[in-house]
Amino acid sequence: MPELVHLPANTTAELVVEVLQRDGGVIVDNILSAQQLDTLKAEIMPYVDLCQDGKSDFSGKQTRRVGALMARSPMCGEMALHPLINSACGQYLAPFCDGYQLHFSQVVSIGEGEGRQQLHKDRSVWGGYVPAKIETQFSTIWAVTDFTEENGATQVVPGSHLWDKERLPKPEEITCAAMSAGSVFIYSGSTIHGGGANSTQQNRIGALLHYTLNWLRQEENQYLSCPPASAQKLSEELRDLVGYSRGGPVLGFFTQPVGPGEGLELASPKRMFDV
Ligand SMILES: O=C(O)CCC(=O)C(=O)O
Ligand SMILES: [Fe+2]
Repeated sequence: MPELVHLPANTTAELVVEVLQRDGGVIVDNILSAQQLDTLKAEIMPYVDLCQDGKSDFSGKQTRRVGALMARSPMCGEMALHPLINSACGQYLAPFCDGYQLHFSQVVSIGEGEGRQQLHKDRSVWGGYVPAKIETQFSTIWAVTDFTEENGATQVVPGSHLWDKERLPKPEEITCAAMSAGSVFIYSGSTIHGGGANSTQQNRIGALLHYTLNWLRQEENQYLSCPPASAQKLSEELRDLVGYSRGGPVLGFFTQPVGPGEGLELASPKRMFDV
């Protein structure tokens, strides 16, 4: 079985990118402190506890999914802005864009008895229209609990980000992102992966924060999951990441829907928060 490379928390973004480009996935161990992990759990678990299980095989019928993490959890905001992650993300996606944005935020709690999720590439959300030579995503899964093969650690096919579209993995080409709570698995939008099966009695909980090119549509509609009243409370840096900023010179401009001669025309979303 192929293995994923584990790097220490004091690694460099350059090394993260080097391994990611080669293997399509890499783990950074113990990137969160015990205190940060406690804060994260305190912020997200009330939502997980009261959330319903998924309704489809792909979502997982013993799996709970909670989104809108930028509006709901300051710790998730801190994780989304983590300097190592952002430096690596910026370098990884730089050949394809002049900026990146948050694409998806979701806690995934895989419960007892859940089966393996169908293997997939996350870039399929754009329906296969983005040419393979364009890398669409830099994705992270933060381990809130330990991730083990038994409790549903993400299944991963190292190297599959470089495969032809048609190639399917053989069982011996699939490994899993086993890691301790507080570690993060980083992977590409082109890497074949999927949630694992949970044969234990404990939930496997991960926080998924994905980033995409600033010119592609975000999977989670950030302007609805984190509307202006919520974004107002975030730092300017986090608001920019969520999408309240221009992508290049024009993408994402807005006009205030007010009377003739009133309000802003062709404004950067940053202007929303000027007053
Ligand atoms: O939770 C996981 O381990 C991965 C889930 C996943 O890949 C997905 O839902 O797209
Ligand atoms: Fe996925």
